Amino acid sequence: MSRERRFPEGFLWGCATAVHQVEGNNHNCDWSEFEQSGGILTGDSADPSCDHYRRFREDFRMLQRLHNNAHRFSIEWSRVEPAEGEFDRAQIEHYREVLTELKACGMLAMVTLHHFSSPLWFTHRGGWMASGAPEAWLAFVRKVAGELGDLVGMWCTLNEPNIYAYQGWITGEFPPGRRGDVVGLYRVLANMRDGHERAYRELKRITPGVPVGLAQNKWLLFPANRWNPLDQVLAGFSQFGLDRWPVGRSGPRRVVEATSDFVGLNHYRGSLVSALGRHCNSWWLAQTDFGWAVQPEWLRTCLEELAPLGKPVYVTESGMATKDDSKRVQFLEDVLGQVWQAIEHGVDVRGYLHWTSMDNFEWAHGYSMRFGLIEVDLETQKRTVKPSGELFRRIAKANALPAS
Ligand code: IFM
Repeated sequence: MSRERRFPEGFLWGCATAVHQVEGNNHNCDWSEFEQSGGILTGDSADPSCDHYRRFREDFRMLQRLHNNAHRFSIEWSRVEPAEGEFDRAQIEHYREVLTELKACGMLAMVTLHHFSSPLWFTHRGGWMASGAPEAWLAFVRKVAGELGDLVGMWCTLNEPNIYAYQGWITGEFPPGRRGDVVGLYRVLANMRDGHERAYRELKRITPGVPVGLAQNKWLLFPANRWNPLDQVLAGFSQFGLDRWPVGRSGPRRVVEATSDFVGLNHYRGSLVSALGRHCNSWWLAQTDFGWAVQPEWLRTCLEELAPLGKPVYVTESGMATKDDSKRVQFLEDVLGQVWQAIEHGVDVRGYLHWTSMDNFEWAHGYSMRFGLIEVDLETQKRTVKPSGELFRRIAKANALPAS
């Protein structure tokens, strides 16, 4: 007999955003420079934006009505530290107001300290590839922790270092727009690993009671033809590049094994890998507007892979790009069913943060991709909750999925 599928007491329900994708008017960073130089396919982040920088109160009240009890967002480094070593008091106060408002709305704040955008001064000194990059970023980390740590519920040091390095140094879709620069990729990953490990120690010193982790993107790769040994080798090899970061003489280590109090999992897609050509998604897999193949069970596969680490796991991002919200409704029902099953099978999953609250700036794809539970009319700034948002509200309120 089917029964209601309840989630554990205290489970976190929320959405995730990143500052450059929602705030608007963010011009002192590498992404803005990249957009102005024609690096992206459609529009730019200011064209016009979701204006969350000024509308955060109204946006948080909407999420409160959707029964979100947590919110993941990032603090913009280029606003807080516009020039190296110079911190902007007004911007720090702005983020204090943001955090205070979240608290007033009953939402735990999960703060990301680097979500793809970096200040121009940092970029012009070589960005994450340059020596000294971790130290440069740590000054910001310390400042934010010291000034705002009392209002932070969880720290997420970095967002998706693997995707950041891969898209910036291999495919060229992200700044600095390099292609095929494998040496650059490994330097970036090594610096980010170092930055994360040191940020972990600093954050534990300054805010000892606040859990620290990072958000890792798990992109599943499968051999297109499982009987073809070349496809199998290729899938393993690509997986290796996307999942590991270099660790001195001890060789590459899985990013999820980084020093952390919890594991943050971002999962969106899987790809079939073939010796005849990469990412040949076959017709039987559901596709998003991005052309990404999605299968709700893959989230459970990822979660179960993390169980042996013995740490609490948070789904720090999961969602799908689609203009057809009925697909998102189905996706949410299915994917949350998989999260529930993973918990039933003993994985310590403590929260699900949907990507994303409102339709926003999807990096190289501008505003063309719709991931939100809330639609935003960029001209009028009107926000409208979609049916998927209503579904999320009912599930979060009940802390349960209806019987299947
Ligand atoms: O929009 C991004 C986000 O910034 C990082 N994770 C993947 C999302 C969808 O592409």
